[in-house]
Amino acid sequence: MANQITRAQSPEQLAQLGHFNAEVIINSPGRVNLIGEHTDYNNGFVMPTAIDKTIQFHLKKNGKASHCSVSSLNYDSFFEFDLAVEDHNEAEWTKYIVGVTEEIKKLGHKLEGFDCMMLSNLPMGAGISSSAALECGLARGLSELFNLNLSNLEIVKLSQMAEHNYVGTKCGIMDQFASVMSEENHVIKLDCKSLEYDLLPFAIEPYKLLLLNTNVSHSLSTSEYNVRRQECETGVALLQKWYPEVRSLRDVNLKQLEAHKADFDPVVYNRCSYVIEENERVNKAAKALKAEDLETFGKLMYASHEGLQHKYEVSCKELDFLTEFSKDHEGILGCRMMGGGFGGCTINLIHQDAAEDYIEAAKKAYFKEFNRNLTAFTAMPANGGERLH
Ligand code: GAF
Repeated sequence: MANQITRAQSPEQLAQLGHFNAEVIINSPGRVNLIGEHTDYNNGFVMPTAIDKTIQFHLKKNGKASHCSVSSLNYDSFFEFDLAVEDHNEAEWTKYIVGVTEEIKKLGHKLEGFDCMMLSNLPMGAGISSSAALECGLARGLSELFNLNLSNLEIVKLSQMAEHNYVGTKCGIMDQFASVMSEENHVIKLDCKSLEYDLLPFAIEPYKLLLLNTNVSHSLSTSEYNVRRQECETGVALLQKWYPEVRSLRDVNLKQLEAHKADFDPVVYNRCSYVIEENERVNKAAKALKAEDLETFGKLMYASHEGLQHKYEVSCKELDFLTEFSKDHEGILGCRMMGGGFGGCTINLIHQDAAEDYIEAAKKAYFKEFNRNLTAFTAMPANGGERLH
């Protein structure tokens, strides 16, 4: 099956890395989320895992007080900045870099000049969290390079804050948590309120996880993400009139919400009801996985998509098309949009014998409908970020 990274790690790139003589090398993965979407910032439940697609960071000190350079071999991009200058007015991916160094400084740590080279086989903008991989990988790399002794949880939280404060997405904690805390062959069931988590064994053979990338990334993703978060907070504030103990949608059940339907703006009501139902689905999905009941798991995935499409309204026509298309095919137990929405990938639970034919059929149908290529790749649960050297 074709991996969608076309610019593979060429011998030239590997030679460049060889000459670089890194002091520290870090592998930092992207993630998938099986179920539990837009629940993390509502203190709810999610079920992600890191995957075998990573950004590799090669780092060394450069002997300068505050001058730094970061280059991405895949994208031929080079970025230099000064640790002592606060307002960098960065564009695109460089915001993540400066966000991480600034958040590390806020914790009271001292950084010095460093050079960094990155090599990746993790598609960007596909909804599999290249951003969390970037933030968490750099944070771990700098911690190792300057002996900062950052704990895993500190890496997770400062990376999340880099995204809030320097990128502008008020994201939850799921992506960074998965990129750091995951273990091979397991998925995480995370309680985003207490941050307690179970590692659930993920042995689903003969099924596998197939990601179909729509190759669209609608511009609404950041602005609408923050709007959804705000709508949920509006719902919580209203619910507190009757249930003062409620702090987030996690603390409410459907009956309590339904009892006050008439007092809600219909849009806010739908957002809240989706989140409450999705939390229940994650709990049911965890039980189904433990019981090796993949049929039930797949049905929950479809129900999740339905809620994201109609109640939470973060899907798009390309994701809806692929989810519908999957229903007509044997061997697929479940499919849903994954991540923040408005583009990116669907995640499919598919029988390994059905995958090849299905990918071909989906590519043809998708191209016919949207005049755009679909890309496909499988994902395996993998370890969270680690130092390789
Ligand atoms: C994005 C965010 F970064 C996550 O925190 C999460 O909210 C997700 O969208 C939706 O479940 O990936």
